[in-house]
Amino acid sequence: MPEAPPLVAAERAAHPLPADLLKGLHRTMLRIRRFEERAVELFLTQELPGFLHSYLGQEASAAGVCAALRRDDYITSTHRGHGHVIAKGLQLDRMMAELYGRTTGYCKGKGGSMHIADFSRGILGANGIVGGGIPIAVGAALSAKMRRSGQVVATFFGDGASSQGAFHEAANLASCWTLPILFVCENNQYAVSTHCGAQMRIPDVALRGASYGFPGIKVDGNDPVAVYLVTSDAVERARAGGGPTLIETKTYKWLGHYVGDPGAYRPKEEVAGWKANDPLPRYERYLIERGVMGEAEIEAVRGEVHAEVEAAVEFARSSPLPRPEDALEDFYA
Ligand SMILES: Cc1ncc(C[n+]2csc(CCOP(=O)(O)OP(=O)(O)O)c2C)c(N)n1
Ligand SMILES: [Mg+2]
Repeated sequence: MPEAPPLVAAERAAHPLPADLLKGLHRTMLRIRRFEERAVELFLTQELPGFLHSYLGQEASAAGVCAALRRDDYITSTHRGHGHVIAKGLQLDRMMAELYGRTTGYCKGKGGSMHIADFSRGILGANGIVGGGIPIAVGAALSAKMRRSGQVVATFFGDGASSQGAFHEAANLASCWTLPILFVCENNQYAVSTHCGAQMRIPDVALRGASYGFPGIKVDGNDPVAVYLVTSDAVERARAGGGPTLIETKTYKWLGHYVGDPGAYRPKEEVAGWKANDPLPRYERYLIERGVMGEAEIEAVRGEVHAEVEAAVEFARSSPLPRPEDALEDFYA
């Protein structure tokens, strides 16, 4: 087995990251946070249709991974995918319109929260089938390799999905073909109400990389810089023909499985402990301590993001619903 990469903390001290990148991570996390908070409010007041799986609490994971990707790199996402696609560059107004089922949404309102795709940004789709995006990502990685395009693929999935057959078959094939792919397991501790300790007998999903002969790295998924550094290494390896990496980001879904989940299966102290480890204020302290941003600048970004989300809601509200006959278009046959 290849050795684990150097300690993230040491690497961070040795190579300070550019301020633009650090500020970009912050803005991305804030955009995800505010988008999700607003979507939850709108859902609970029954303005938003459908079903919501909130990404609140996991922002640093998507932000760190996607900051290490090129625009033309691919991702596949999950039922909990708003954060992934925002971090990969989607606009909040067309995202919100998609959640509202409006024609101005990324998928003309036909996909909704769980099926957002935009090929122009390398987003091959969120997926309601647990583990469903993983084999699709392997196919995209094979395509990138055959075309010698230099693209890499990051496939996001959960701790629960890591026990799906689809993950294991895809990981093995990607390894045998030395494909440019990152398996990004966001371990938010639960698959619906099942704690990860009850559905696997190993402490870390990262260990599963060893079964397929590629590195498996666990990282603090609430630290965007750590996630970014680990991902950058994996991207570099993949682009250089070194094959797959499994990255496990350890994090937590604040609201349980879906918005409205009473979450009786989670000890209150556990939820409180993770909320105290909120990735946003923690990262803001990091930025302030290092003199990257001051309180006033952070407050200004908050204001901008707040306004961006409100404008997105207004855009969605004022956009038309599809016509009944639109249901007969966009079929693949
Ligand atoms: C193939 C399949 N099996 C079961 C489900 C029902 N289901 C939806 S989400 C989920 C749990 C997924 O857990 P995890 O992969 O950890 O993702 P998380 O929800 O924690 O982000 C299940 C079982 C499904 N959508 N697809
Ligand atoms: Mg999970």
